[in-house]
Amino acid sequence: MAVAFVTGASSGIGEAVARRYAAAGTRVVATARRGDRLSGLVDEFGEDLIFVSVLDVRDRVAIEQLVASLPPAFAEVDVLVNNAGLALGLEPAPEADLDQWEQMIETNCTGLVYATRALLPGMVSRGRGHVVNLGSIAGTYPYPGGNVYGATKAFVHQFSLNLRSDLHGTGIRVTCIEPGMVGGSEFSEVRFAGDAERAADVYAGTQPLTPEDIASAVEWVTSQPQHVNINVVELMPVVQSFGPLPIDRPGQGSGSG
Ligand code: NDP
Ligand code: 8X3
Repeated sequence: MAVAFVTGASSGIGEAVARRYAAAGTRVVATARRGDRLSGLVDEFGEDLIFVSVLDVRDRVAIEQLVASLPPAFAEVDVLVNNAGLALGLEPAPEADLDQWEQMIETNCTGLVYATRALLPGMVSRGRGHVVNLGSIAGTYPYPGGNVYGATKAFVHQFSLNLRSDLHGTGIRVTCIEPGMVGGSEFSEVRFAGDAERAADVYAGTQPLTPEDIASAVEWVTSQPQHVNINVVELMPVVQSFGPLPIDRPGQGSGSG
């Protein structure tokens, strides 16, 4: 039976991924900072399928200790889903909060690197494994206020491709999943510091992607035949597309073209 290790499994995409794997009979190591939010997975699927661990991905020692002490049934991780991540704020760079920038870098980049580095040696020694990283369209397409969040996701994209280079010949697969707007998660509430009304406005009148859509993509890439590596999956809701490039015309206001 396969084992998946999911970071940020307490809500949104990570929870949907954990539920989808468990429903298919895959054992899941479900991690996040909020342990109370993880216990529902055990209630639903049982301790044979779900192993819960409170984990802050920014804590390098904690990740290393967890990986070294997983119960035997969960110890041979086949799939690492590096999902834990967040956007904080939407202020333009000169006004942005440096603490928020640091937290995004430490979570989205450093934490992802810690989890990857802790689990890769086992995968390589077993000759099988798959690292699935949650990037974002924000790593490819800039937007005002995306500054450090988008940059962290560009890191995730390039780290994924570079991992493929390093893992050449090992049989280990790597995929970067890059969604556009996903509703039904806590992403915007976190970004806007708990302002539920502002968060709801992001999705008002639209049909965004859902966490289940992304879980479906994760399951799809990891269920391909062993000789197939899906490098990158970029997906958006139909209601979302590309913006024009703004041209500043001093004295005339801003326009596009
Ligand atoms: P949520 O806020 O619902 O989920 C984020 C998860 O990350 C939570 O489970 C949270 O758990 C966890 N997390 C945050 N910080 C840490 C930390 N330091 N250590 C461990 N876990 C942490 O948002 P989404 O489900 O939408 O986001 C999941 C991923 O998908 C993120 O990487 C996000 O950037 C990415 N993404 C989201 C999109 C969207 O539009 N929603 C689009 C593209 C990508 P806890 O607080 O319990 O620790
Ligand atoms: C989340 C998508 O467009 O809000 O990664 O940055 S976006």
